[in-house]
Amino acid sequence: MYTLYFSPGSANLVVHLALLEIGSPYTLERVDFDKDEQHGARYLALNPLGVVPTLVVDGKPHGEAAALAMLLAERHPDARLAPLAGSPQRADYLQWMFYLANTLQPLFRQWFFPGDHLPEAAETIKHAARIGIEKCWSHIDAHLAQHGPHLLGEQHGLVDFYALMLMRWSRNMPRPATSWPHLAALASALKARPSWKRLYELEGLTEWP
Ligand SMILES: N[C@@H](CCC(=O)N[C@@H](CS)C(=O)NCC(=O)O)C(=O)O
Repeated sequence: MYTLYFSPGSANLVVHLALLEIGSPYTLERVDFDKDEQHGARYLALNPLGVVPTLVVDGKPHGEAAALAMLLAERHPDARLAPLAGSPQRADYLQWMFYLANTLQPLFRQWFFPGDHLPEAAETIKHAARIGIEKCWSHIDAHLAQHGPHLLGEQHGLVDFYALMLMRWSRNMPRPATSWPHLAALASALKARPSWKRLYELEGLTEWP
């Protein structure tokens, strides 16, 4: 049994999708950002950084969306969300997971919160984040053109769900991810899955259905 602490549409989304795809029982706990609950003592005891997601696994809280999604894939190999250790696609899987987590996701933080560390440079930071994000989309789209339709080829999996979460975050940007044809096709295919509809119901999402 798992407990996922979430805020609608936030970095928990990939973890939530993984749980739905796996079909394992879990409970949801909403962290209300409007009430700043992520910085309250109760939540900080679970996640000292005050961010979502937190996933309680066997009674112990853990953070970091990419790590949590990978942990779930590992604990539930029957769901085939990730190539098994030692399999030929494992290196590609790890490479894409880390690219999304290390390169693309942090740029979104800069896009949404450009004044976090240096308020006087917020405009420049936001502009740079946009350029960086678009460069990533071009890179991923070019890969999909050659090796798609999914990031690892024929079989969809965790890396695609991770990319889907990040694509969703770009929906109101000047150039959303779906401006790139192969990313748009990937998003459409994944959104047709029952897990996406269920996720929207459970997190109360409406935009970018
Ligand atoms: N590296 C973390 C980042 C998590 C993160 O930044 N979450 C955001 C929502 S997408 C958050 O909780 N923000 C609340 C805040 O900063 O107060 C992860 O991937 O889990």
